[in-house]
Amino acid sequence: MKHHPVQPRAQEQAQEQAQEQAQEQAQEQAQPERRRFGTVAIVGRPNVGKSTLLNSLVGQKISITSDKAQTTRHRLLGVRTEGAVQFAFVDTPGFQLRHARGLHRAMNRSVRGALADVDLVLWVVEAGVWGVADERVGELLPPGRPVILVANKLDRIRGRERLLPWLAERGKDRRLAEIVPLSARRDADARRLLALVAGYLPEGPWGFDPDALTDRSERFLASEILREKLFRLTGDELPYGSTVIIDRFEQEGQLRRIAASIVVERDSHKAMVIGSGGALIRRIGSEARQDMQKLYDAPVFLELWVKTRSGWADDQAALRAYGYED
Ligand SMILES: Nc1nc2c(ncn2[C@@H]2O[C@H](COP(=O)(O)OP(=O)(O)OP(=O)(O)O)[C@@H](O)[C@H]2O)c(=O)[nH]1
Ligand SMILES: [Mg+2]
Repeated sequence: MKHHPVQPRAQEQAQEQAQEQAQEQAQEQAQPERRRFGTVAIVGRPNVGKSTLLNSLVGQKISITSDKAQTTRHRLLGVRTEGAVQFAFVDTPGFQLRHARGLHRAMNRSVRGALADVDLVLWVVEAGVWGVADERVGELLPPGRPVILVANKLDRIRGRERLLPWLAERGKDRRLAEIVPLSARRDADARRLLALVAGYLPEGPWGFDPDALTDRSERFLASEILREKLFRLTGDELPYGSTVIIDRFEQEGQLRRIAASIVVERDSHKAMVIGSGGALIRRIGSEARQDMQKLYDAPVFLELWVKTRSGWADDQAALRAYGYED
């Protein structure tokens, strides 16, 4: 038996404590960093760059963007896993001031729903701009939840010192944890914001597979990509009372075989979408197919139709059928 010299009690305790500490330290070094997971809602008035920011933060284009207000009509989840941290970003439709149409109401409900139960809110505004529409978004912020004000489109500001009075004014807002001026289009800016956001996420198990990108189906993303091309290529004449329906989505091996309809409100819009000699619809189809192939990393065969269905934007039954009711 090994002989232990008798030690005074205090000394014994101190030694035990030191041993325990050393063990803990060794264990921490051997263990991977503790996992973090959290949900981050991206909100703001229409057209401030919420979807552009989501895509930059996720590192892949999953949310459609355009220079027209009200491009995003559905809540969309974008997941990014970086080291020990998993981020679940939620893109939302731009919050509408007017409630006149059923579609607006459904979109606003979607924003409110996304704000329940989040760990952090990214409130996107345009740097140097503040209006009643931004104020209204501010009224939706959930109390007690941290909010980062993202002042986007910084590249548009000539002479950064011009932004200082605006920043000083925003700085008075007690609801804000931080203010981050940036350009959502710049990868370096998105990475900086990502690191900042990580600090707000609680420790805990991840909510998704490490390679998850979104909770939406390929079928849904196909209709969104088509809607983006429709928005971007039809100019200002086409009102938002038009939508895309995926009639068929089949997979044969790697090939995705997709049939889709563009539904417009009037015959005059139908002619516009088809374009002279079918030039526009062909371009919509071709650009959409390229984006789909990139996103699925697979070949796509796409068939496109244009149909008229007047008054759908006010029709509750039709809204449900087309999936605007969450
Ligand atoms: N100059 C500049 N333009 C940007 C920036 N970020 C976004 N945009 C542009 O702003 C427009 C709107 O961007 P979106 O991301 O679609 O805006 P959104 O807030 O999602 O819009 P809704 O979904 O309609 O509410 C697009 O034309 C973008 O290319 C930026 O950092 N700088
Ligand atoms: Mg959007």
